[in-house]
Amino acid sequence: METVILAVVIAVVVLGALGGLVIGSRRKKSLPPPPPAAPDITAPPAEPHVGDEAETPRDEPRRTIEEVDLPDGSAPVVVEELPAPEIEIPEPTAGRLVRLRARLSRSQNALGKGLLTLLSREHLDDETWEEIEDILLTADVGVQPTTELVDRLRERVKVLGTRTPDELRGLLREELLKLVGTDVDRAVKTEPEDRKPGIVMVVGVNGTGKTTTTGKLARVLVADGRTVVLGAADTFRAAAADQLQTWGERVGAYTVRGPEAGDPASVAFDAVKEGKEMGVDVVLIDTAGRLHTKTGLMDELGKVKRVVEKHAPLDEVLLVLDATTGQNGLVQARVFAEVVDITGIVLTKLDGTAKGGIVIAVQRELNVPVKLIGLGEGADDLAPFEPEAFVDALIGD
Ligand SMILES: Nc1nc2c(ncn2[C@@H]2O[C@H](COP(=O)(O)OP(=O)(O)O)[C@@H](O)[C@H]2O)c(=O)[nH]1
Ligand SMILES: [Mg+2]
Repeated sequence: METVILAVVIAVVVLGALGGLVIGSRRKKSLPPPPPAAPDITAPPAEPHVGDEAETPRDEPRRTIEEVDLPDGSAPVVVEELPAPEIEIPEPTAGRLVRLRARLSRSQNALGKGLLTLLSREHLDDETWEEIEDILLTADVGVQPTTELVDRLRERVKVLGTRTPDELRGLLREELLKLVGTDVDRAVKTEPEDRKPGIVMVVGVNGTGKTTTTGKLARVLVADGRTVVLGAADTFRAAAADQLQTWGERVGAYTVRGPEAGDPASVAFDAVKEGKEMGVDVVLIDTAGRLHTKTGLMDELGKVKRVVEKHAPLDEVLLVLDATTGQNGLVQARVFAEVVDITGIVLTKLDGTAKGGIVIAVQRELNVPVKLIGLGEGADDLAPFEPEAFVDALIGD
């Protein structure tokens, strides 16, 4: 019996020692480089003896990643020794929609390709026009814009007579662009002429992507050389402020936050105050996802706005809408517009929907331009909305 226990103890000690050394050598790379013939870093070290320390303490200073040259790719990369991430340099904003246009492929397949296929039919009878209408309605273009577009297309196709695919594409492009609107100013106003900082408030229902958008927008501004303070006026959950702060830290933007369940208006007020004192260019205020059915919460949003405006008028109030929610999003938009003056729309999650037509519908609904679109969860997946690039993405090459 005793011998069995002894054997087990020895086995455990030996295994422990092996394990410790192997892990130690992986982690610290303190073993001399293995000979080229046998590049196996798990080669057993000298046999330990009973009574030896299972873990030999290793106290040589850890080398930084620069000092470690990886031998012919056989050693694992030492992630834990990487220096803490420095402030990131976000991608420039120009041309983002072009870079991300493939993300609109669902809308492209459902809307652009569908329309072109139908329009190419030899006989455009009433049934075909109805199918065209259905496609537009299914893509959330909205009833009124759909009727307008179909009327225009019918008229122009008649004039055209025979149609080449190129002609059809050109025609559809023109008419879609007319609906989307090319002569509106879609710049996000962050720099008033007479004072600093510019103040931007981000509103919308929970889960639409407000915090993410605020974080992404901070990156856009930093990429453009601006300095930013963030205000975490979503005080309902501490996690919300953490989430925003994390976005801020990645680009070196300071986040003003208040006590959990504290007054959102006072956090927003303090954020602008802090932004003024720090002399930054822009203050971005993230708010809680007030459900539009809760009148009290909506009133509170009005209060945030009023309190912030004791400093200066808001330069921009961005309403964030989840493009996948369709009609529901339009209802939300209407209610928010009653409480605050929306100056721009951010449509998020356009990467996950075939309903790209919502861009047209929501602009009609609010008479406010879509200024930014979200095309993914990545940090730089927020693009300035450019009608041409958008329509081109919808109808494909
Ligand atoms: N696919 C995709 N996901 C997004 C986009 N924008 C936000 N999200 C995701 O939507 C979820 C909710 O976002 P969050 O910013 O926390 O919403 P909030 O409650 O309005 O602040 C998160 O998982 C985001 O990553 C987008 O443009 N595309
Ligand atoms: Mg949030």
